[in-house]
Amino acid sequence: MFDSLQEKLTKTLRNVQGKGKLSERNMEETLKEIRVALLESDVNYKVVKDFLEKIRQESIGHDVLNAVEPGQLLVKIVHDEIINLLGDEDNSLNFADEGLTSIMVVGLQGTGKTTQVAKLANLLKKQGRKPIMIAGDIIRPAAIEQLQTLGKQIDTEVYSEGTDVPVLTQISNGIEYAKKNGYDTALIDTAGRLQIDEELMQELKDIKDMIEPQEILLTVDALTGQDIVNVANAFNELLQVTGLILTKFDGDSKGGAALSVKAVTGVPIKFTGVGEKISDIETFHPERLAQRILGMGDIVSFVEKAQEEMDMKKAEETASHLMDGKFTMDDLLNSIEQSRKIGPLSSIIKMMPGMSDMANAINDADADAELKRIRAIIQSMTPEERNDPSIMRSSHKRRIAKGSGTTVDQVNKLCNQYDKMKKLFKNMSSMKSLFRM
Ligand SMILES: Nc1nc2c(ncn2[C@@H]2O[C@H](COP(=O)(O)OP(=O)(O)OP(=O)(O)O)[C@@H](O)[C@H]2O)c(=O)[nH]1
Ligand SMILES: [Mg+2]
Repeated sequence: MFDSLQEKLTKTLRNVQGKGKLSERNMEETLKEIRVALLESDVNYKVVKDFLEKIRQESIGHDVLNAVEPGQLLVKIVHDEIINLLGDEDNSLNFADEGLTSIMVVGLQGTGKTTQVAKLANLLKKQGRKPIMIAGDIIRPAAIEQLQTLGKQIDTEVYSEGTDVPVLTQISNGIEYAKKNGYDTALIDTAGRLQIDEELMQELKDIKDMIEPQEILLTVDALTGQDIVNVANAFNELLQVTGLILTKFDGDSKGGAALSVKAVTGVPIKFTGVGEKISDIETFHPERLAQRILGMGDIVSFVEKAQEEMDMKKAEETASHLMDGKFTMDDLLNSIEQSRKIGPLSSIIKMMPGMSDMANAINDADADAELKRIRAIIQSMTPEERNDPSIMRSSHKRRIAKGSGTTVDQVNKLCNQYDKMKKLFKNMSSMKSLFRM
């Protein structure tokens, strides 16, 4: 998996390294090559489009660090965007605060539901939980037997009433049984179909409504190719899936479709199935996968270090400016960018004097957009204007709005906020001089 994607990305990125300068032209060429590599690996075309757009924006927005070559910086940007694509949020399982946690595993036929139910039960056991598996695929006797065989292998009880009792009744009884017998987690295996069909979806929906599970995990088979995205969307729309299990990750598919599922559905990837054995399941780590796809860990950590050093320098500069009662637009941008790394933008901005209006205007989903806007406005100013925005006339502001793709209103708003902060820092530094030893 990912062999050819990795090979192509690595080759493309190696090409731009050592070029010294990243010109607009070789940047375009590189982006084109990345695009081809992603598309050929079956990454969804919309995902590719967004991915490249983000890389382009990040590359333009980034200060070039003295210590690193632009090509190396690009490696880091691509690496970070792959992590973004895969989702870097919390992907652990939700458990009920008390009582029984129920986890439904759903998916198309043959995608690995039954196998993952057993793998999960085994994993949870190792974590000290007490799981039971409930057979919710009762149409074929073989399906129940398969689960029972797996249950024996991992010494875990399977609840089933055979093929004659309606599935909803069985699951309801199974949940009661689990509660009575001191189990803390019920894993429910469900039936699959070759394609999305109404009857199956209704059955799954009925089960969901009845047991209100803490987790609905969708198994998606990495070998499926592009269609995987549509299937995942259909399941998610009806069931509000809480996590994905990418199965057959050990196979030799191109992998790109699997990479797209998180980006398209917004559902986090929680596990990967990496083989047929019970122990072949892994908690999903976006960084590790990004490393595997890009295989340039050395460069990534090198750039990270250089960025940290640069950040330190900037922070020191800003601090010393503040202490001297000087405060420029560059300082404003620096301080927002520094603090952005600490937590959600709105909460940080709220802490900044005079900025609470702005914080209210931001919901954190828009926070990145807001930061980008501020950055674009400040970067469209001349160095003189950044040092002293009071020299700006209306015509300057019109130029800046145009250059940054914003409005004169937005430029004015930023200037007002800047003025408030500057005033406050001035007061602070004069207070400080009172105490100076
Ligand atoms: N290589 C590999 N094979 C897997 C993985 N997970 C499941 N399989 C295999 O895929 C096949 C189907 O798995 P099942 O667990 O029966 O799939 P299912 O979704 O329950 O299938 P139905 O109940 O028929 O809908 C079996 O042969 C499994 O051994 C995996 O992560 N890697
Ligand atoms: Mg099954």
